[in-house]
Amino acid sequence: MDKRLQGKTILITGASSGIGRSTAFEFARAAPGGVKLVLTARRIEVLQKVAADITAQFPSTKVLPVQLDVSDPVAVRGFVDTLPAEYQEIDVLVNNAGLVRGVDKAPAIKEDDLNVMFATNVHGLIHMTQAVLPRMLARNGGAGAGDIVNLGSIAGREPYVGGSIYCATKAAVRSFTESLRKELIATRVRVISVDPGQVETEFSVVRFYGDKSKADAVYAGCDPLTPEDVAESIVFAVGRRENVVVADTLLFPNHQASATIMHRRSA
Ligand code: NDP
Ligand code: 8X3
Repeated sequence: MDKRLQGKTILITGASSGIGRSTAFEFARAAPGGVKLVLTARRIEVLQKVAADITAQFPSTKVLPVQLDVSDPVAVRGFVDTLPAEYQEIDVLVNNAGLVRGVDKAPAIKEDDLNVMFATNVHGLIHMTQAVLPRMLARNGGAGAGDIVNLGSIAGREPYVGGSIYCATKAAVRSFTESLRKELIATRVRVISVDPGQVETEFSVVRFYGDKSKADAVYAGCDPLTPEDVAESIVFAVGRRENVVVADTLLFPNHQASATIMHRRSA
């Protein structure tokens, strides 16, 4: 695994928190000093702290924190060209940035929540892919090389009450990902889908607009996945032999069997 990851430049969106942050650490751990990490998110101070923490633990790993709002198509379009030359050849794109807002049902869904979720989870992921893909396709005399890892969700496979918009965004991610894999079949670019169930991160705090007690209630009596669990799966998939594509992964914590079937310990 260490050898397969050596020399790779890895761009992770949404690396300031949760799964993205853990994935950055996991790549650094899997190939100490062997990878270059480009970490992006909106909160640059948080990102800088993540980068400093990785460098403290893995001093020979190069880490570049860069502010990027994936929902801004203009910023995304020119993004790769703004990077220092040594970071421009992205080998692995982890399309992780994403969010959920609210649990409203139609006709009470807030227009802003609808727009932000689609702009981030769907448009952002597609714009990032289009920004990075041309250089991946140009490698190996046009045969291409590189990995695109898209974070879907159980929510994209099984829509649930109070999640119509978030679920629709993740279903769109699933559909885009599958089309992309088929469209790239004649190339050596791998398209990898990772769909987690319940993971305890800032996700639910964001869903409830910062209300931590409501977020905590989501995980009451449960033993959710950690962001490290998901990060390990992402790095495992990228670390396979070049001819192996871990196309589709569904990850549940042990108490979860579907988007809504969860066993909770009684208090
Ligand atoms: P977190 O809230 O902990 O992390 C989300 C990350 O996305 C943050 O780093 C945030 O950074 C970033 N982000 C949000 N909006 C934007 C934007 N417009 N531009 C750039 N970055 C942005 O949640 P998770 O780690 O749980 O979520 C990561 C991914 O995993 C998401 O796609 C989510 O849908 C998916 N997922 C999560 C599950 C869960 O139960 N937690 C389950 C299944 C999938 P910043 O605010 O600094 O911009
Ligand atoms: C996050 C999982 O079920 O909370 O994607 O929507 S869920």
